[in-house]
Amino acid sequence: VVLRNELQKAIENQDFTLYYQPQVDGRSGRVVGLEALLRWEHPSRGFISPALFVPIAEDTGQIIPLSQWVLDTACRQIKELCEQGMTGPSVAVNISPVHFQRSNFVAGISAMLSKHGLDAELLELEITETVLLNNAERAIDTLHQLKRLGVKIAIDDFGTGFSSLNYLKRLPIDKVKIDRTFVQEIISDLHDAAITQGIISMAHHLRLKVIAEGVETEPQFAFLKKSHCDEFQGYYFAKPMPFAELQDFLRARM
Ligand code: G
Ligand code: G
Ligand code: MN
Ligand code: NA
Repeated sequence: VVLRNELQKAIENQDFTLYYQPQVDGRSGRVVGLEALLRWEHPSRGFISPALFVPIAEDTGQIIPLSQWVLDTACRQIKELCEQGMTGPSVAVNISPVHFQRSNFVAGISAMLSKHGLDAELLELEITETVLLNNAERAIDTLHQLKRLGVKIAIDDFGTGFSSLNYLKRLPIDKVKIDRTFVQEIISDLHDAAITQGIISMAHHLRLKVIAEGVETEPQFAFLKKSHCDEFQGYYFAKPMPFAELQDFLRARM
């Protein structure tokens, strides 16, 4: 309850900020994407992880204004990068299933793109398999509507959910993100290595791109690259950083 009230205050005061973590293409080495990661800087408690406050915001409905703020900020800042000549990277935004399942979700995304004059393909939505849980048919219909808008869809935390692989062939998605729990042990655990290679191979047969998250070491990167993973994200390349720092980072690389 305490956190809920403080969350309300934080939404009103906009005590949030977006960090961005680069996503790197394995072949060209270029930054092709940026994952937007929400940070709450609490006046006395310091940074509070979204893993802590997003579930509360989902229960109270506060996730809706919060998500609007995230989408608005991410679209504005990626547009700013474009205007500064740093064209190329798209922005990936984490979408709560609670938000995704709202009836006006697609209209909201469309309005946000118009508001900022942003090309739809520069926006990627990261959803998890849990969006399929309540009403899979409806979720698939929503995904088709988003596809028609032109935004990209990635399945986050892939391999950790409960949904049937049967859905995968029916989902109009672009990319799967291999969960970092698999990446963590790919060098030391033969099972994780096998699962990871299986995901990559299956995704490629379905014409999906694969990004590995949580890549922390050179051996992990080398193994994933050898396994034909397309894109990489993790501390080995860059940590999530504030927008100003991101601009410096991109300038230095372009
Ligand atoms: O960046 P970090 O590791 O602290 O993120 C922790 C969790 O919070 C991750 O599961 C991430 O997907 C989630 N998260 C980060 N930013 C957002 C956001 O803007 N919206 C939602 N719904 N979840 C987010
Ligand atoms: O659930 P989601 O994939 O959105 O969560 C992304 C989270 O992973 C972010 O909170 C981010 O801070 C964290 N993260 C990003 N790169 C790494 C990494 O290399 N190692 C670890 N342990 N966490 C990472
Ligand atoms: Mn994510
Ligand atoms: Na993830």
